[in-house]
Amino acid sequence: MKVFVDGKYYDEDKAKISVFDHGLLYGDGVFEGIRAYNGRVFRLKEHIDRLFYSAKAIMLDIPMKHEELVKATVETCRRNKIKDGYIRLVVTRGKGTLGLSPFRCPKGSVIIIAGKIQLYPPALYKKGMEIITVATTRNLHNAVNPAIKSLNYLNNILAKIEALNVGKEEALMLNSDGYVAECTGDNVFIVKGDKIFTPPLYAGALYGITRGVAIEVCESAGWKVEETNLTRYDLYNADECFLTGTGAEIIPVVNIDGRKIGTGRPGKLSKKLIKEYHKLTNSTGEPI
Ligand code: PXG
Repeated sequence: MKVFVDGKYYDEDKAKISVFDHGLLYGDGVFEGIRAYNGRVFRLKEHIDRLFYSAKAIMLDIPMKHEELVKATVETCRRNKIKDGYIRLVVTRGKGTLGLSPFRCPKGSVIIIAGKIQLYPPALYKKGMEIITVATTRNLHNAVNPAIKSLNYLNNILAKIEALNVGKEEALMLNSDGYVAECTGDNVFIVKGDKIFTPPLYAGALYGITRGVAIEVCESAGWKVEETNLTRYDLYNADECFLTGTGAEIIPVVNIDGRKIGTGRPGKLSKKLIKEYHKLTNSTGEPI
């Protein structure tokens, strides 16, 4: 595998950054997780937009322009002969001193890895997923804003550990007011009657690209999506529930905290949405 680091391509065992990089020392940096399907990079522009927004929020100068990052991402896929794969774009604060100040790090580093991702087993999409609510509260906006896709993922990792400890693949996270925020790597939707609901982004969620695509697909099919605060009660009593994320794509949830959701099997709308999502991933995106 060839890995892009600061403008050059290295064999994977030669691709390195300094132990003094604040990305490692403090989790100071931002990243994106992007998928390629059928020889195209899906929603690449949107991912790079979000990378710049995350960087702006933490006062990090990305040492490349938007279009240079698009080109470098596509080129990294090309060099690794990726048709279907997963791309990890990372911008670290760069090499600095053993002190917190980011201003002692003269230049950020850009890393692009194009490889494969560990996906959920296909059977889980047919059967649906069981999740639990965890005690770890989603980050507060005025602590580390959940909209920032930062290299500091401990909030999500702590939640994931709670779920994995009891044999569940995903954890539902609430915000400090007790409203549903999101899962550790996915946004949450429910269907109730003929309406679709998802928490507003100010509930404490990442501005998910897949969330945006799911809303577009629903609305172009004539199904309205309402962004509103949701509680666990709303989720337990939903007809359908599904999660959206670049890794998970769209995955039905059939059980939350031991409560069966709807019929206990993936719902009609979720199944239709999964089909439409695949149509888009297979036919749109930046050609490699
Ligand atoms: N919330 C959080 C906290 C995330 O990390 C999403 C929502 C969904 O956003 P997108 O833009 O992907 O629809 C994410 C994204 C992985 C992996 O390695 C995780 C994500 C994306 C890609 C891979 O598990 N999380």
